[in-house]
Amino acid sequence: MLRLFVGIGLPPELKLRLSLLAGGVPGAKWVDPGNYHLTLRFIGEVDEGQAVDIDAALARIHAPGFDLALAGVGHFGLRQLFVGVERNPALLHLQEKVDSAINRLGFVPDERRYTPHVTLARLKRPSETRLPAYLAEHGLFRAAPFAVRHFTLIASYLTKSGSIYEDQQDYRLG
Ligand code: 3AM
Repeated sequence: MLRLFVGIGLPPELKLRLSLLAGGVPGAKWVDPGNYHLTLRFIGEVDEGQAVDIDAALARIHAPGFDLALAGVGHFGLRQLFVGVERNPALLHLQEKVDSAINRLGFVPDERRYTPHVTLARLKRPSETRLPAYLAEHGLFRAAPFAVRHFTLIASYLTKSGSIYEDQQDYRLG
């Protein structure tokens, strides 16, 4: 069995820039900078046959490439701290195509509205007093746009020391 999701990788210089946002919130478990990514669709545990079908379905997607700019910081409740994404219709178009392709294979859609983000930290017993200060301090964060020319099927292995991600296949855009 493989635990899969579809995402967009980030250029090394952007990962470096994001890594400078780590720190300053007691109780936060900061994501390893090598693991930063933007999730398009979480799939979950699949067997080999399903993985082959997923690969074939993703390979059939046609969508244009686009530029993507990360900006601002936000949080999902007291669970997750993230960097946001500037308004990007082309990204949402791609996400919808990926989402429908995976849904058509019978995987259960995520009921939550898609909110593009790059997770910076998972919060455990976060300091509720430090979180607003962190958000205020980094609210104006903005990184130079980067070119998205492919998206990726990624395997996630859960280990005691955190998730290990392994790219399985890239799919060209444009
Ligand atoms: O991109 P982020 O870090 O927000 O939280 C997991 C991670 O999201 C999410 O999929 C991404 C790659 O692991 N994830 C894990 N389990 C999930 C689930 N059951 C999930 N998303 C939706 N449903």
